[in-house]
Amino acid sequence: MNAFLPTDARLLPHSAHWGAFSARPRGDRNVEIVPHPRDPAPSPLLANLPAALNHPARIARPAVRRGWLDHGPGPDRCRGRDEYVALPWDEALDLVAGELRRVYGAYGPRGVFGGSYGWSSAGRFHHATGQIHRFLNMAGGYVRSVNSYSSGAATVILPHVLGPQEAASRNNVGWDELASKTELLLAFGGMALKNNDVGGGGTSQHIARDRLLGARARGAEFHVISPLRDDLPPGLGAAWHPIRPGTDVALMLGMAHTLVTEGLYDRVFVDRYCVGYDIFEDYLLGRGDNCPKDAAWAAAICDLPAETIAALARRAAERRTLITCSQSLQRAEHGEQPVWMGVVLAALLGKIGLPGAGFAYALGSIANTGKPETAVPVPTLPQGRNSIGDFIPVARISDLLLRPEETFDYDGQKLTYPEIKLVYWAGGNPFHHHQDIHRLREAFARPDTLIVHDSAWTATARHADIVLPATVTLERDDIGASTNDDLLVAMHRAAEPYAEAQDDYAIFAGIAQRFGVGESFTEGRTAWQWLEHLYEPTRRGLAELGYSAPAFEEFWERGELVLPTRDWDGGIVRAFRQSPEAAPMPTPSGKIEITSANIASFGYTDCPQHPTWLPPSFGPETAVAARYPLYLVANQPATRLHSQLDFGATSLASKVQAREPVRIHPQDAATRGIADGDVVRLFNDRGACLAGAVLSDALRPGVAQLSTGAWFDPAWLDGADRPLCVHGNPNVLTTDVGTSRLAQGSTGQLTRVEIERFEGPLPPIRAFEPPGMD
Ligand code: PGD
Repeated sequence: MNAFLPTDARLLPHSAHWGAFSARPRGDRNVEIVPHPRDPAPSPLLANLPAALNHPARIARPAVRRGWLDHGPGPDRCRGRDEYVALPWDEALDLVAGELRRVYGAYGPRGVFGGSYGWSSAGRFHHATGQIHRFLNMAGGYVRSVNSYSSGAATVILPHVLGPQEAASRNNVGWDELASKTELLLAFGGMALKNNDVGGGGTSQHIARDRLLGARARGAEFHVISPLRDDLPPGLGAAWHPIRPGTDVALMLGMAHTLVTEGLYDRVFVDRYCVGYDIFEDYLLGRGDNCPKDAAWAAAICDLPAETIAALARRAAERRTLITCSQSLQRAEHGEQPVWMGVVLAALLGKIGLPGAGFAYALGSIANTGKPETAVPVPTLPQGRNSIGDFIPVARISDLLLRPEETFDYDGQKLTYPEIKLVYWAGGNPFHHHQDIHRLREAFARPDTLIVHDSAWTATARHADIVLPATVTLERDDIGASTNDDLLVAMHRAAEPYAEAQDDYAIFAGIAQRFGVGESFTEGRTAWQWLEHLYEPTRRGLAELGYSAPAFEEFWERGELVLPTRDWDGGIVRAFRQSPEAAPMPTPSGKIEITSANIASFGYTDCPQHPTWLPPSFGPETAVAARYPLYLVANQPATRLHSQLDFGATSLASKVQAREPVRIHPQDAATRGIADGDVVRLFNDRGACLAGAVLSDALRPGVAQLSTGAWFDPAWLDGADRPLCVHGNPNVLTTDVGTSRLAQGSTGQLTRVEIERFEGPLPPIRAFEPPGMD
């Protein structure tokens, strides 16, 4: 182990989800950010951090919405448009404790939604979502959420067909194997470097570009299958297959058909390691529906040449081929299918479990996938136990609030939405992350009370009844850690809290104390004592393995520890390949399920018994396509993490006339009279937003791309019932439907729009101004 010792005592080690760094305080609440020297490719997102300390969008004091203060708890459509009244902390915490007491007393824990999804920040103790779940468990329980917006469909389908998501992503095919072994990479949805900038809990070495270039230098062949050429970095000599959005399953089936009919598939592998091939083959060859899923069939759907599809299959069969499936592909209607079909295509190639080959989910979609696991535990805040089992799949938040006591399907179960009276959110921004924001506004008008902790006046905070100002990570001591990054960072506080902001821990401790659960929540520890306490399992683990195990004080002084990692062994997938009898996969059959009897038993037409081409509701022949001819890819931004620090330097530098950039193909721009730099209006039946046009031939014609994360900035122009988002949040356009009844995941990645030049006077951006305050 070695340590990066800051030579300048004022160079304070710290960490964000997008990288380890040091902060040098510059006075007047300013910091210089110095990337960690071990990082070969520090993220440009680091430059967003200094703005966090002083920006006018910061929440200065506890605040209560005027309407809630005047009329008390209850449904209210004024949320999002009301003024606030500043209160002293004591009064605000009394109000929260009193309201929790009322709701628990009248409705029990089924009346409280604390799913509170969100990425919060990198520190493992002051992780707001960890804090809120712990607090609500102690307070009496709550309706929780399961799964994630990142991986909603994959998390549910993979255990049925291959094994837990971790088995298919984390310890399966790693970056080092890709660099040293892979001969041909088929990257469905690409491996965009911007997505590799970010890893939950922090990422101290951005290695994706180096590993990809390493594979290229060795002679590996790359294919990016995406409507966006830059979903794979330049310099790889990659072939770009500009597929029609949402049709990857058809392409995979076309390839599978070539493999099977030309005798190129690995029948021995299929027989030994898989179940359900014959049923799938009937479908593939069109025995039941008289529709062979051949390359010509696929070509018509994907709009790629049939010869290319067949040739890709033949090349893949000859080489050590790795198929990757990005998270983005499964964040769409029927998002389970590309993941499942990716597994099946890799099974037909017979390479699953070989180093550098087979199927890897989400390799290249997020920084820490494909890196070895730490050999010792990293700090984790214990969450306690929830008194109730009620939950929603995370992306069903609007349905939960709009359809109380209605039933819904999820993974073979019939569940009921509880009637929610109080929503409590800390560390997330649903007005960024959820689809169909106008429907979400309706949903957020329903509960009696909404409580939000955030450091800034996000749209979610502006819809809350009680808003409590949280510190940002640079304002507190913490420990940065991830199970797939080997650097444990002593995150030193670099600035005093902004105005009256407090740490989430202190806020919850204050409420817990009023609520009579103070001792169980804090366990009598200060925040500093918690850090020492949470560090202890790491120290003990190091000692047990015979490594130097510094005491907490020494770790803190040194600023970091490089943790030992486990040897890369390919995990349970490789063990299964070596001996399917001794190490069966944790699927119902113990094998790879090409057809799933379990899924068949659910009877879901939107997720049948084997991977199936299910056309999206917005395909080229649909009525919606006639009205809204452009596909919109609403993907992850390159200039910030989700909506975090949208007012930071890197994010602001990318804006066009202060709006989020929308990339448009020059042909599509020309037919609409749009020039580079124009402000344009994107619209469909759900809503509309402004954005700044950037013309680019890196997109397939007919496709536009507007990343998520511009703060929702509603303007009610000309008495319209739905406000125009003048800033460019694509979730006013996306659809709020689940991937299928199986996973109910988010489908935010793709939608249909029309785009026109915006001709009127430009509405100002108000998203970063605090709301009116008494
Ligand atoms: P963030 O912007 O990271 O987005 O959704 P998520 O809600 O995680 O929100 C985190 C919030 O936490 C910010 O408001 C930040 O200020 C706050 N925060 C940070 N630190 C602290 C703290 O210490 N205390 C408190 N109280 N608050 C803090 C992300 C989600 O969006 C994800 S993961 C994905 S993958 C989805 N992607 C898409 C997509 O591809 N397309 C669409 N259309 N929509 C998506 N939404 C999803």
